[in-house]
Amino acid sequence: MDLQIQSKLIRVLLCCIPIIFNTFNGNGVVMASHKVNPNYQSVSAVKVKQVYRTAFHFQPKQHWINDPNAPMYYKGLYHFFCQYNPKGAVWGNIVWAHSVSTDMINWISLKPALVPSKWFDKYGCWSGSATILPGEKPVILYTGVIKEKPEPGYQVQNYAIPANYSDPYLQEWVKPDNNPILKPVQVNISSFRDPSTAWYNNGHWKMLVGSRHYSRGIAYLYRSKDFVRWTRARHPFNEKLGTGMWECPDFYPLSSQGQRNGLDASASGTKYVFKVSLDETRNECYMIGEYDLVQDRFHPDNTSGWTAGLRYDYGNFYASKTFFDPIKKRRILWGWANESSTKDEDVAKGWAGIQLIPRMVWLDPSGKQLLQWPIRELETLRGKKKNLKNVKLNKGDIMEIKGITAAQADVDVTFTFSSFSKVEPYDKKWEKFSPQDLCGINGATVQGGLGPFGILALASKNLEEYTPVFFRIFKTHDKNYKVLMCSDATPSSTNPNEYKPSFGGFVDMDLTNKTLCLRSLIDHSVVESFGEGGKTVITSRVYPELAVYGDAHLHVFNNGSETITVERLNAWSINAPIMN
Ligand code: DQQ
Repeated sequence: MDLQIQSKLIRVLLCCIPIIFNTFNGNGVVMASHKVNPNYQSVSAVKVKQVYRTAFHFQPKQHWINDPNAPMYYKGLYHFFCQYNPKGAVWGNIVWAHSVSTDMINWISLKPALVPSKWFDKYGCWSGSATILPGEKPVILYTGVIKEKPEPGYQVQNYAIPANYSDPYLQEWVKPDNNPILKPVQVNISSFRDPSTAWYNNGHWKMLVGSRHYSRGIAYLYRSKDFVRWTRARHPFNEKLGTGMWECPDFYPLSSQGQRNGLDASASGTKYVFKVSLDETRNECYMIGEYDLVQDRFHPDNTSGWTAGLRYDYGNFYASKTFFDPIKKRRILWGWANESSTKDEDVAKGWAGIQLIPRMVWLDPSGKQLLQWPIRELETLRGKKKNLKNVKLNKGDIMEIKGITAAQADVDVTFTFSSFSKVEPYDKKWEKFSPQDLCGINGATVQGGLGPFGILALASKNLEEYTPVFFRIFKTHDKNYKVLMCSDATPSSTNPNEYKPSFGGFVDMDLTNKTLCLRSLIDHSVVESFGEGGKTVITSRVYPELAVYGDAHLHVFNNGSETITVERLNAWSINAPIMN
């Protein structure tokens, strides 16, 4: 099918202008922190609305989930916990849901591992992490809320241990009476949470706790010899003025550049990653740097410190946590994707929140950033396959990929081009804009030189709805190329009430081979995209009205004047695993 994208899609673009401007002005960007909705938080789902439920992403049978907690491997099983409201589809009544798996794709749900039951977690068992102590002894560190005031609650840190180490399911957890192990002494009592996995060196266990002092985001470091008595280090592990509350800090060592194998938290790495989740923007930020074992401080490298603005995911992704898989010797990243729908819609559908497909993370050969890739086990769900080779896409071409379930798919494309002659100049005034803003200005319908080209996921038959994931290449005034990757929910739904942000990130890559790769996991209401082998990752939550189930279509497109070749495309229908 050979169509002019611009004319076909102009109607959709026009209806989206207010949203583009919202994003542009920064108004639509910030997703709210956990909002407390007392009227809704104990409203049990009457019926679970299926249409936007994902098939192969982690979610419980019903109700709300948020942060991944304490992922770990124990006696043949992967354990996964997450923040869960057993009573409703909005945040509240938080307990630790618990599921087990042999492959991190098929999940069996167990009873909640931690529920408020003691004075030291009476008002909530909030996020935390697992540490495997010597002798294969797992321990959970988590935040307990002991008073409702001051909002969002008075926070302490607790530990829990398995009641029965010989149970591979770890079904019972004990909260010893010597809890809490940390009280908020000389720290902000209601901004003191989310203990990290602990690591061991120089005769001590070390862990991080997220906090803030006014607008200064802080990760406090605590040390302990016995894992029960902890002392705060004199200096914060890391801090930054103007960044607000730091939630869910994570810290781990990396193997050398380009090496895929992960390391245990206590191993020494060539480099280290420090990550925090920024409550004010609901973005995450990670840095690569050196860890000074004597001073117990983290020093980000110049190339990947705060100014580099590195994020695991430039879309809907928050409160992430990694763990070391000792069996496959890899570091795995889990992240939560909240809904973009309204609270009323969430209540009506009876559920909210998914966990994204676990990703392997390792250090890019450049040493300046991480690479991420969906775990290999996902490929066991691949069904029917469609393959294309050497297909040319001229300006305005859209080509449908038929023969697979487009609403539940895995698509992997390699694009090539033969010349830079038509590349657009990078407008100097864009330098003050974020990649997200640039994607808002330069959507898929805005014709370019080299790009936009990519896929249209979850497209309705006549393209009233579609989620474009695409690249656009620019030439900067110093004659370098800049690759922008966008995942644009703006045209994803004809429902004007949805939050439909246009997410974007730059891809730091070498274009010598004139090749760019894109892999997207499409699962009904989520499009999770990996640019250039996982250099830039963007997740969008979308709620099409028309492009659902069998009415969803998948296309490749080019809206740049330079011809693009789909050198290779593999697309698979994805089967549903066992999901809780
Ligand atoms: N969610 C938890 C907190 C954490 C926040 C509460 C991050 O522990 O800071 O559900 O999403």
